[in-house]
Amino acid sequence: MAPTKTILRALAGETLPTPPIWMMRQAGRYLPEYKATRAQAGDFLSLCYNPDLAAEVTLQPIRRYGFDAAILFADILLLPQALGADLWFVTGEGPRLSTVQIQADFDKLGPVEDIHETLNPIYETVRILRRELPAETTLIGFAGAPWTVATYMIAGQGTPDQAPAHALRQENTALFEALLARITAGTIDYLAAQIEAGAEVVKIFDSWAGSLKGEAFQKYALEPAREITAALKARYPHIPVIGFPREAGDNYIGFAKATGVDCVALDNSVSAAWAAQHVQVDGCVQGNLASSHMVTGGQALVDDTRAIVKALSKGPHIFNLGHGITPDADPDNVQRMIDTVRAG
Ligand code: 1CP
Repeated sequence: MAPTKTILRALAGETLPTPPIWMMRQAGRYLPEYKATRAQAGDFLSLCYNPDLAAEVTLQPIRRYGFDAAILFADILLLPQALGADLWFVTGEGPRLSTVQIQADFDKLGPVEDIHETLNPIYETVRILRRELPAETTLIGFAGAPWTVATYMIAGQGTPDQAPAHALRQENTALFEALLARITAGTIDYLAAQIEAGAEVVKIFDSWAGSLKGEAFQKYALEPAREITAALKARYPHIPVIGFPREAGDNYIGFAKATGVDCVALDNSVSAAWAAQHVQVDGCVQGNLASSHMVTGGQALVDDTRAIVKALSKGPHIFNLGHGITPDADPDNVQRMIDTVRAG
């Protein structure tokens, strides 16, 4: 049966008169209602593992703006925690994890089969959302890509250049590849469980793909995305997959064909015209408005939004930002972006 929800139609390759729209990090600190619910939960991880409150913050941007898709409220770092890493968040700084740098660290991780013990509340959030979302809203599940997740597990925190992960991949390739394989297997099971619970689309966030060059990109960004997509498609052929190899540059070309993903999410370092010519030829694209417009607003926001819609109007397109909205964004600018897209 052909899909009726706009996001699913675009993902199936249909060119719609108005692109459907959602926004990376649409549930987040720029919204006063998010901050209130987060305060109620206590801290960020307690919010992720509380199905009622996690569903509530997922629904907040749907109620406020009527986005065409909701994205499950969770985090890419829950999988490392489920694999046995320690995880905590330092206020004002970000995530911290126990590190995997030598074989003994790797040996302390648990088997993939055990991840669901930790992740069961996330699947419950998905089930609540499928009951509570409006009939026209698509539910997107997600996970981090193995390389991006590995960069946090190796360094124990976010890093500007992913240097510790690059060092490990060069100095102890066997350990690095064993870690990537463990994360890849865990990601397949995690996304499959989200689909079983009701996720209608899954997205693989490779936020740090851009720091892999040449052959390393093929081996550690493209190949894991292909493996995860193939495993999911074998079990769930009708569930679309969105790939996001952020800052991949020329490696965006051919990425959908090589991995089997149904849609490629674009950051804002590539132009929409270039993406129309080189990426959209293979199917649906998503993106690529600079998230800084959500802070600065004004005519530039309207002009860039219109330009992206126009440049990508001849093929399947889902409107989105090129990266997540930031906490200093103005909620009124989000409304302006949506109004501009929907006015055509
Ligand atoms: O204080 C808070 O409320 C925590 C801020 C926050 C939020 C709202 C974090 C910590 N994670 C999230 C939710 C989240 N993270 C979602 C779900 C909701 C949505 O999109 O609306 C998603 C999809 C993510 C994905 C995520 N987490 C990525 C990939 C996408 C991207 O932005 O590049 C990454 C790299 C993370 C790690 C992470 N989690 C949180 C922070 C601050 C970070 C970045 C850490 C760093 O590199 O310094």
